Amino acid sequence: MKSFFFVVLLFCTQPIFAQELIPEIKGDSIIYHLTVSEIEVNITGKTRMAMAYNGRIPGPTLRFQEGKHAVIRVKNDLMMETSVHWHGLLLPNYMDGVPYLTTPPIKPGTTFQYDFPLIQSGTYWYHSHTGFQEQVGVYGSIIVDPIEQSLEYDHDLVLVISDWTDDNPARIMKNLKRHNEWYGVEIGNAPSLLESIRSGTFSSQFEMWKMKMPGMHISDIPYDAFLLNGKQEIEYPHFKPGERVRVRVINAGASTYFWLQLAGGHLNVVSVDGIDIEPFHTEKVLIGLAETYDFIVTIQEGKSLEFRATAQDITGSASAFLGKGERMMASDIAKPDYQALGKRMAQMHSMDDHDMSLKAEEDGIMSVNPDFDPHAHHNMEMKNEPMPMDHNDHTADEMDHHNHQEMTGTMDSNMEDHTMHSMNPTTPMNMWNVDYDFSKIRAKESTVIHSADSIRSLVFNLTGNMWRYVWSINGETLSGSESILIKKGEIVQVTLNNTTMMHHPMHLHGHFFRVLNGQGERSPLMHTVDVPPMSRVTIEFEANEEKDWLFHCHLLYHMMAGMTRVFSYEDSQRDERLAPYPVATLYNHDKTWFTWATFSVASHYGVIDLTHSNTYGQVNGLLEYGLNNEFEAQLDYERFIGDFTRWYAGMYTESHSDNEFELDEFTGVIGLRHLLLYILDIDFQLNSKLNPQFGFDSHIPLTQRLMLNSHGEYQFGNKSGEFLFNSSDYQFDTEFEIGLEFLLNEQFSLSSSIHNHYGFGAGLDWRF
Ligand SMILES: [Cu+2]
Repeated sequence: MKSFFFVVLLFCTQPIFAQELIPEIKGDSIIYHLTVSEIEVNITGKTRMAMAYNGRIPGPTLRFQEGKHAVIRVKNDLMMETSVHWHGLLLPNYMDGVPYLTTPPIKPGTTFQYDFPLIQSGTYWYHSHTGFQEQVGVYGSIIVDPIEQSLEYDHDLVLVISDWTDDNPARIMKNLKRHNEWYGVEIGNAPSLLESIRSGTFSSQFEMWKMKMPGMHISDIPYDAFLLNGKQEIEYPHFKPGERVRVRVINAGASTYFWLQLAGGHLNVVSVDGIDIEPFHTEKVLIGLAETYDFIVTIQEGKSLEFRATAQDITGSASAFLGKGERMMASDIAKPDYQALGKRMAQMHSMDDHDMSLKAEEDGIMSVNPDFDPHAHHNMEMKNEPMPMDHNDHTADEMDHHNHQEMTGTMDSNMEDHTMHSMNPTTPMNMWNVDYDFSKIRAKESTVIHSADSIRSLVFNLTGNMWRYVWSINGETLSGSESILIKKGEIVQVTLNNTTMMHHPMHLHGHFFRVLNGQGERSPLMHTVDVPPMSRVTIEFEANEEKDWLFHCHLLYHMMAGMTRVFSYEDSQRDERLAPYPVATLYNHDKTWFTWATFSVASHYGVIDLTHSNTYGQVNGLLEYGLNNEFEAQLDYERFIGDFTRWYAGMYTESHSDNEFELDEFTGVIGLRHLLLYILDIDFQLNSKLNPQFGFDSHIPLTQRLMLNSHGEYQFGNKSGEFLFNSSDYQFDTEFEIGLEFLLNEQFSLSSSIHNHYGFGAGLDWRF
């Protein structure tokens, strides 16, 4: 009978939108069928292959009811594996959909049945957790209706936001790894020396280069379109004046935060991450990746209200128009001033004593646990008795004090809140968020965890290397980490300390955590939290599960680059059904090799420069051939021994015009390279004849598209081929080149240079 009422609820009281799928109802089970397949799409005027659920982007809305049982049969019609993660839903570990960790991958041609009880209500979503599939369309929305409805409204409207690129995401990742500067030109955030001098921000630009960062970033990837329910613009004219629409917004983008706005006024926020909160009004909301926000919008007479999602870097937006009549537009958001942001960033960095990382020594963890080893992540915890909770809010000024207390373990009754995140409008930490006060989010009732036996406090420095595009936690990618052991019954408290200049939306599978945002006992519960640049957010959750759960940055390219950890419950066995699916497959993701090359043809010489690279090291091959018949080649393998330092070993050969293109024998080389500034890489080399060599490569963006490149090598040695120390005829051999390069597009540059061996010339560079 109950099912019957649910069906009535589905089909009568709520209008069915095109994207909603009609389920099969069997007893208490609500059954859906999803098929993942490749489809052709045309979003920007170019036909592209995408992947989709049931042939549409986004996939259909799956509507469930709290207290029932969800059954979803997912058929894989792709040529590759897939998976589905039910984002925000609390479910048995085996149903979580992280392939090789909790759930088997869905092999091509097979069907996997997910089934789990529905123990919550709200707005959620589902997406592939395999490779880059989420970027190409494999996501959809979930509504779970509550047993008892507490919000008053007339209609539901799901708006799934996403970012679209015509490019292949694996190619995008390669471009990020090789720091292809064209992306910065397209986004408008590429650094420019002349612009920084003109705007008086040269010192901060230089500070950024010292920090080994190119310049200020909000986003990494230029997108071709931003979409609401798969469209750049979409209309919902059938809503009647006076009707209240519950707009359920899901950020299903792969790497874009969005500003949300409604025409003519304020957003009435009623629910965040699926959970109803104390409603509040705000002019706009910054929605992080994978977050969901519900708003109640009242339709106006004779007006069509624009609901706009603008990419945080203001490179584009998507709009939905609600109601019928004259269009009312939301206001435009100003473009980011990257020079000013960079200046602010550099100031904050110098304020923070040049190192944002929370270190064991500084924070006193040593005094609690003398065996503490910052590299052994499983050991990076301290235990405390349950803390007495009180519910004072603290200003940012108190924060350092409290953080210190937390780390030294002298927990006092003020321990509850220590979030630096946007708490106080005067704190520099909210520079990116001035228009959106995250601390407004307040739970409807107390979320204090009472049942815990103990507290485990962890510090996760969110770390990254823009130069190599490696993203990590405490300096380690997933492949270099061990799982973090937690124990059922304890409170796990994690201080997320963002040392980077990018936002990281951190998502925990299988649990909701309290975000200690200054709301005391009514700290909101969330499944994904935004950690803004250079700021700290503390979350805590009750360890009430079993087995392994993923914790990661939901920015797809950060996750794939390694910003991921696994929480493992102690004394919990891996599911036997996972035996054929080794977890190493997941761990090894960030060890993927990327290969790229640059091929330059100029009137004076040609170069092939080849790189085969992963998180830990790379193979470099360089072949130079001058029209004067001089020839030079080097092949080496370099291994990273720090973020920016590499040792290398390889072979070198050259031939000079005086010996008529006769190859010298190959010489063994070993050396050390170090990125001194983002724009300057230095190289010390010793060859097998013990001839030392110093080299440098400098790459200065004069403007966003015009680069000043220089390269030099200075070698002590002799040409007779004898050991340096046996020889009396020391020579000082110099190679030097300086030139200009103008970026034409992602793949091509015009270049000209003067080289002390090859002379002057000009030509074309091709990156592939
Ligand atoms: Cu991230």
